[in-house]
Amino acid sequence: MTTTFFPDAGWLPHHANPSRPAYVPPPRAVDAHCHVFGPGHLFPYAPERKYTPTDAAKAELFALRDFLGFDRSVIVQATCHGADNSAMVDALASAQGRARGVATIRPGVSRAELADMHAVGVRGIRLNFVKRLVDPKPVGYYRGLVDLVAELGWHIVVYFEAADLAERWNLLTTLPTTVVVDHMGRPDVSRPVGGEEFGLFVRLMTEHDNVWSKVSCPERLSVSGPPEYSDVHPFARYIVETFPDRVLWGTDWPHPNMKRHMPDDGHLVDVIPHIARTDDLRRKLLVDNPTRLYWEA
Ligand code: 0GY
Repeated sequence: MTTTFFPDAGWLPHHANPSRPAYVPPPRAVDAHCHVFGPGHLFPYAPERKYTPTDAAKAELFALRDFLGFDRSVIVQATCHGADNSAMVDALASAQGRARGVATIRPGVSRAELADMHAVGVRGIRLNFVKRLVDPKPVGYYRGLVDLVAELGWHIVVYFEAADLAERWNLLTTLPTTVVVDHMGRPDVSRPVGGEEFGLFVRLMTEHDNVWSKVSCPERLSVSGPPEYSDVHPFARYIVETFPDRVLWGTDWPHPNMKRHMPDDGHLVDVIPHIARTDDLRRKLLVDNPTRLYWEA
C-alpha cells in the first residue's frame, strides 16, 4: 500500500523559480551539501522523523545544479528519511558519477550493505547531534558507527549547534577519520567573530587538522537576512582564509525547516565571492577540496 505524505503545517517549500546567480562557479564545482526528499510515494519518510517536508526529488536537484552552474553534488541523507538511504542512493545511481553521498546508518548495518553504498558513491556518514532533529544516543553508539566505516576510508559529517560543542568536544576530537562540520557549527552571528563561542569552533579546527568545515547555510545563521546575508560573511570568510584546504560549500537545497523565509538559491551562490575573495580560494572551496574528499578518497 502506498502512503500519502503531507508536509507539516506551515512548511516552507523550496524556491520554485530561483534567480540565475551573477557569480559563475569554476568548471567542476561541487555543491557539497544538498538533500533529496522522497518523493514520499516512492521513498517513504521515516516513521521516527521529526518533520515531514515537501517532496524534493533528484530530477529537481540535478536541474538546479545545472542552472546554478555546478557540475557535481554531494547528497547528504536527511533525518526525515532516517537510516533508510534509498532515496539518496537512487539519486547517486542516476547521477552518472556526478554525485557522491553521505549516509545515515544504524548499528547492525552489514558490511555488504556498506560495500553496496560505497559502490554507488557513498563516502561518509552523518552523525546528527541537533536535538530538534534526532534523539541523542550514548557516546558508544556513535563510536561504534565510526569504527564500522573508518575501515572503508569514509569520513564523518557532524551536525551540532554551537552551544553543544563543548559537550561533544571529547568525541569530536578523538575521531580517527576526517570530520566535516556542517554549517560552521552553527555560530550565533550576533556575537563577535573573535568571541568565545566562535573561538571554540576555531580552536577545534586549529588543534585538529582532520576537522573540516562547510561554510554553508547563511540563510539559517543570518539575522540581517536575504539577499546578502552579510552578517554571516565575516564568519565564513575567517574560516575560508584560515583553513583554505579544509572548507566545503553547499546550497543546503531544499532547505528543510526554514521558518521565516525560503532562500533564493541564486542569492546563496552570490554569497560565495564575499566569503572566498580570490580565485584561488574559490577553486579550493568549490573544486579541489570536495574533489579530494569525495572523488579521490
Ligand atoms: C540541513 C539542516 C537541517 C536539517 C537536516 O537532516 C536534516 O533533517 O540536516 C536543519 O533543520 O537545520 O543541513 O539540512
